[in-house]
Amino acid sequence: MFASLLIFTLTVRFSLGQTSRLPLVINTWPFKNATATAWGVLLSGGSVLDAVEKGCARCEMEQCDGSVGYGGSPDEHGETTLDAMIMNGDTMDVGAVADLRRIKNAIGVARAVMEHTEHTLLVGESASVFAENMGFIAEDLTTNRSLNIFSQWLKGNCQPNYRKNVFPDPKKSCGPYKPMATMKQNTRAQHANVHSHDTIGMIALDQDGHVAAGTSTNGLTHKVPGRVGDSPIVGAGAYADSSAGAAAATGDGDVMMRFLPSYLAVELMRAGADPSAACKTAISRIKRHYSDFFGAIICANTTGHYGAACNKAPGFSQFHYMVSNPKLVPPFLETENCF
Ligand code: SD4
Repeated sequence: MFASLLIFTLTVRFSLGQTSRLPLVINTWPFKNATATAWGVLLSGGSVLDAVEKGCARCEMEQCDGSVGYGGSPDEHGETTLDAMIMNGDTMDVGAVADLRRIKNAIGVARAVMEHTEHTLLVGESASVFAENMGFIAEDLTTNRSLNIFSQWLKGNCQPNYRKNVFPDPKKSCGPYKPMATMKQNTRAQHANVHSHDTIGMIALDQDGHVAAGTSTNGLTHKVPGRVGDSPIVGAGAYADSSAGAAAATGDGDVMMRFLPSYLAVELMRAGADPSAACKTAISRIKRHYSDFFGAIICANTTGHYGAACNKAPGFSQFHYMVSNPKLVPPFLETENCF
């Protein structure tokens, strides 16, 4: 009698604990309209994929932080190009686009890649043609703001600059550049920073255990044309597995993608790590090689527990992210101290 009462009590407490944390929407940076949009989708019966897609699309339309979506992060030619990904944690299906030109709704195109092709990632001009064929509207992604950023950069001798081991000296002059015969071992300049954070990474979980994750970004300002960041790379920008959890990253994608931090964090949660610990280990792994890299990651496990971690770097000591769950409606701003 006592034993069955105990089991009953534990069951009720466990399920109450669980339901009070689910559903969950969590995303990088204080992009609260995106969180609210995704939350609204879940509450109105939409799927976790719909939530992630619509939440990130909201950021694309609002140019969150002046930088997700069109009109931000012009490359060396002044063009804005977009990277995005969406992942279904039930089926492990992924759709992604990289270096997407002329289409504003990058995560929508990523979802179309997932749903209308057998592929995972489409890139560049061909991805844009695919998008147009799927009914997306092609338009110029340039705005006065991006034109202005670009012209200031040209006026300032193309500084800052991502090139190295070329001549003329990319730290002083614009291109065109030619490779230098001798390589200098230079330390990586800190280009990506808290003032140029560009990525929404979002995770959504519902009460039935479905998990999805997605990203959308216009990458890094003054990037070399053709550059693709971590955001559309599975396991780097985001990862979702409904049997373990999900993670999404933001920051210096050129460095971060070398470590697949989102994949690592999800695998750590699968092995029993709590989300904060999983996030911290994923950041530590990168820190070991690039001590002052700029980056952060959010993690959530299948019970709706979540956490984040960020690397303390010059000008970056706190990372802000948004959460909505049944206790935190409307979206709640979380702050993580970097380590
Ligand atoms: C990229 N990870 O393209 C993105 C940019 C970003 O905070 O997240 N900045 O590298």
